[in-house]
Amino acid sequence: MVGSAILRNFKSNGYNNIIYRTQSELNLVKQNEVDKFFAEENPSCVIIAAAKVGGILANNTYRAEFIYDNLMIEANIINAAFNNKVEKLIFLGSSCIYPKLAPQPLKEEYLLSDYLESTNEPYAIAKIAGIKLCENYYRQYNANFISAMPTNLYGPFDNFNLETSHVLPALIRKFHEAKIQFKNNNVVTLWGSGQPKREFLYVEDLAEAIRFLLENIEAHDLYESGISQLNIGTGEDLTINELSNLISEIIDFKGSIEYDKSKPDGTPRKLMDVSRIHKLGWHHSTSLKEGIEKTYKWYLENCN
Ligand code: GFB
Repeated sequence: MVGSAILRNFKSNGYNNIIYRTQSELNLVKQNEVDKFFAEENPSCVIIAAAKVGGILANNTYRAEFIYDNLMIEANIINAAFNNKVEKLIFLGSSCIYPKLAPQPLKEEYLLSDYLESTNEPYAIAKIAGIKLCENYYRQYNANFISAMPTNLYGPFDNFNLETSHVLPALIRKFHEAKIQFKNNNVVTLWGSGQPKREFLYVEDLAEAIRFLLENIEAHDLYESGISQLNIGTGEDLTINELSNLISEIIDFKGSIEYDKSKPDGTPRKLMDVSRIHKLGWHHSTSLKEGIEKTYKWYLENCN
């Protein structure tokens, strides 16, 4: 989802020298494959959008793969980028790097100030290691490597598998299927209590932010201002219950909702403080309603 949105954005903004590989073409977990790729292609800039990702249940179930695959992917790429004299690198993480009970909104400075939320601790530890790889290749070798932390993302090419997806695509699918198959005469079951709050960013806005960072922000700007990573989000959040009301309205689902409290809630809230990236000059442009409408249209055209 993220890689394809970045590709569309860069192509439509005049970049015509983009090198990319799908997962089946290049296994980023294998150091020898990554080293070979860098030696052959010799890229000047690198964006690490690849990662093993998933929703709360996938994070909690595939804990070993979430830490191992993500550590290997980022360590292989960042080290190969350094060895091949890459001029600029952007590493993408997630808002789950911040402590479970950090004050809200989450300022960049709160990194490593307290313990993490347990369902996504393996993923968060791997992403924090990636941030620290970038920062310390800068501190030791002056490498122009930076990290950006998007909030929860959604949009075209999202994962709509109910076992492994994030909440927003899961709700689109659940409400849509309930409306079509059961003619709205159905109960949709959501996970947890419905009370946790989440912030959502449309993936095409993230792609615009990445291009903004590539063109305007250097490692020096980030690390010398006393932070290790830059937040990317909307600065607005809502409860899962409010999200489900919004999605059911857009889909025109008229049945009822119940909550399966045996499923985890995860972090109570993770609202990004986006004042730094706003000051630098980037702001999101897609409202949550508009983004969900576009994603639902994409789902109808591609997943039905
Ligand atoms: O999006 P989500 O899976 O992950 O869940 P996180 C967000 C909230 O939605 C949780 C609730 O409180 C879920 O219990 N929820 C309700 C549902 N119904 C559903 C449903 O049908 N499916 C899903 N998936 N959730 C992930 C992290 O955390 O966020 C990752 O695990 C990453 O590491 C990612 O950081 C952005 O927001 O809790």
